[in-house]
Amino acid sequence: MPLLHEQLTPVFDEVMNRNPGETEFHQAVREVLESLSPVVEQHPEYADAEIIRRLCEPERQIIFRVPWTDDSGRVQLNRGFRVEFNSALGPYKGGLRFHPSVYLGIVKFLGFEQIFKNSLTGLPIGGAKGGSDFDPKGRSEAEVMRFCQSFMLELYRHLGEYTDVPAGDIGVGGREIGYMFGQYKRITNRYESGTFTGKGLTWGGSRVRTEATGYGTVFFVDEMLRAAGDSFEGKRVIVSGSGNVAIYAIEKIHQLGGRVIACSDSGGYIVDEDGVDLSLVKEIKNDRRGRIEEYATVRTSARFVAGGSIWDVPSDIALPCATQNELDEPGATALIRSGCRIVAEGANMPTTPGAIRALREAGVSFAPGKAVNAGGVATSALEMQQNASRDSWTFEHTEERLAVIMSSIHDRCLETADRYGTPGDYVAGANIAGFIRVADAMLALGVI
Ligand code: NDP
Ligand code: 2IT
Repeated sequence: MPLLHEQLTPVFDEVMNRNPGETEFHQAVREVLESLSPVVEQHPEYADAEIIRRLCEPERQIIFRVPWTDDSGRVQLNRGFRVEFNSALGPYKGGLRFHPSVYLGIVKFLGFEQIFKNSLTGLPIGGAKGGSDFDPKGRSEAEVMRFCQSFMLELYRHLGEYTDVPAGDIGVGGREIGYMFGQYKRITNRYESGTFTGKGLTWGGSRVRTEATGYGTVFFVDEMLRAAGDSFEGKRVIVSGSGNVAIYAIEKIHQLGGRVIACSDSGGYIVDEDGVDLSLVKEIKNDRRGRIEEYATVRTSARFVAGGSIWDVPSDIALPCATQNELDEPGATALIRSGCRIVAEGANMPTTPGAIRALREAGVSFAPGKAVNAGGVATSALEMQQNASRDSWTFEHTEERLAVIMSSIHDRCLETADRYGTPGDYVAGANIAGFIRVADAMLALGVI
């Protein structure tokens, strides 16, 4: 593990001691702190104001009971979370995740990452994350609706277009946002569109928000390729996951001339050397909420591998787009061995620290989620803009805005890495550029 700057060691120790057992949160904090040595050297004013210690402590953490009744009349119980991490740059902003693995440590790692990601977009949004250990898999429409309504009956009091604006994440898409926004509207008696993003197009949503994280990820990688004098044309790409981010990453890669040959879900992965048939993936995952395994029963050119590691499939570019720590050291070794040149994180923190180290030592170009997948939340901020002005932009205009934002995040990462003595290092560039904007705002706002 790289050493921390002597001023940052006690900060990290404090985070470990005050947040016991929250391993994913520790991992996310450590990764940012490892990049900040040159900043600490050049900017003593941040340490004087305890900016980094304050950044590591959420402004507010909400934990609540979510009781609901299943279809058989039995009472079910889940736990709800919202961690409002930092509001120096704007209202708290970040998604909600419904997955059985959700606990405070996951929500805090995601909320912490969100601060720097949102800062990198250059838009006026603070950082937050929330969710529940509710598992939507196998639940009926009515059960999902009752759960969302119960979740909102508690969370609504903390939300508002100037306070805290949730969106989707794993297990939360347009359907869940609809049920939550409906309940919020009913409780508050206000049609306050800007309180949620990821809404449907007929009730205040923005065009391109559904596609934004996946498209933005690919725009970012396209900039990485361009910086190296290359393009997607003819590249073999693997994309893990087959949810919102993965599906629209695959769509854009195919539009730009690349060929996605593998994708996955938690049951395993499929390989289709002819190129993944995205309309079939959408039909299985979006229309039927089915399993990726079904793909290989329809397409004879494809094979399904239960369990296993998608990173064993030879590729030029790999985009982890499913979940945290899904790309480990053996996965990185397999990628390196097959000649993969670029790894960019569509998901949040999908690459373990050991895997990142191995990739970089092998000269693979690596870009972190807080830069790569920022297109989702950036387009959420564009949705908030449209809601505030009661406007609705065209697909082309919104996609163009997203492309410009991704290109400027890419360039800012490289410029910042250059300026702080680590040329070409997207991790350092993203962490430092994200940090400085929020740190300067915190300095300006005083000790609050
Ligand atoms: P979805 O719920 O739409 O899809 C998640 C995908 O990842 C599914 O294929 C799912 O498989 C797989 N997956 C989830 N958890 C696990 C797990 N523990 N092990 C293996 N596979 C898993 O979520 P999104 O596509 O929205 O999110 C994917 C990632 O992108 C997350 O890290 C999220 O935080 C991040 N992200 C999302 C943004 C957004 O706008 N939606 C924005 C920025 C980042 P299965 O169906 O089998 O569970
Ligand atoms: O991780 C993320 O950036 C998201 N899940 C999207 C957050 C948002 O508010 O659009």
